[in-house]
Amino acid sequence: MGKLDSLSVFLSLVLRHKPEEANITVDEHGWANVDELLEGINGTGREIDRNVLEEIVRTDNKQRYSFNADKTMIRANQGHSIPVELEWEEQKPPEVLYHGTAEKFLESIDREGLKPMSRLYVHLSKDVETAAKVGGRHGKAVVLRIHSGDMYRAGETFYQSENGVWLTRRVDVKYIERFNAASCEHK
Ligand code: HQG
Repeated sequence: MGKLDSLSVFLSLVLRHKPEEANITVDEHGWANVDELLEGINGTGREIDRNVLEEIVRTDNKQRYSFNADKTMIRANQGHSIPVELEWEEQKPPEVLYHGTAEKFLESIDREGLKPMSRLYVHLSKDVETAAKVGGRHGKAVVLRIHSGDMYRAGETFYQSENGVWLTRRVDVKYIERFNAASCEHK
């Protein structure tokens, strides 16, 4: 892993899960003060300055972070386990969204539906490829097709983060269908 990548992994940990690891706090909307953050990260023995931070934010492959307008504050766009309110607007989802998971979780998902587990929301993607990648992080990837349009009409709330991830609180089993991977293998 390159230096920027490992700093980015640490930045995710601090901004989403454990601000205390860099000896900082984030506010109720997830914002951290940039000067405090830089000082905190340097205090852990890692080396970072404003230019490096800006480069990480600019080049991140999933656009995981945002600055506020004057770049005095930074936050993660999604993925938190600490309770933050990101002030997303509710959005009407497309008719179908996808969720990538691992085969070993299927039995439990069949019973309980999709739950946010250690995060605040269930994460959904608009394309199969992204979902397959996300699922593959946990084991043998399985893609689930979510009937988000039906959920929306039944009154469920959806949000979309700045980087395009769809989020909802949970997904009942009746809206989940196993996506047949064979049908997209040759795309
Ligand atoms: C599974 C990454 C058993 C769920 C990605 C998933 C994403 C259940 C795992 C973002 C379950 C949680 C989130 C149930 C759900 N029983 N297992 N009832 N309900 N699960 O990592 O969606 O790189 O918290 O299917 O790109 O994998 O971090 O969520 O497999 O956008 O920016 O429990 O994280 O983005 O795993 O990934 P996670 P996720 P970053």
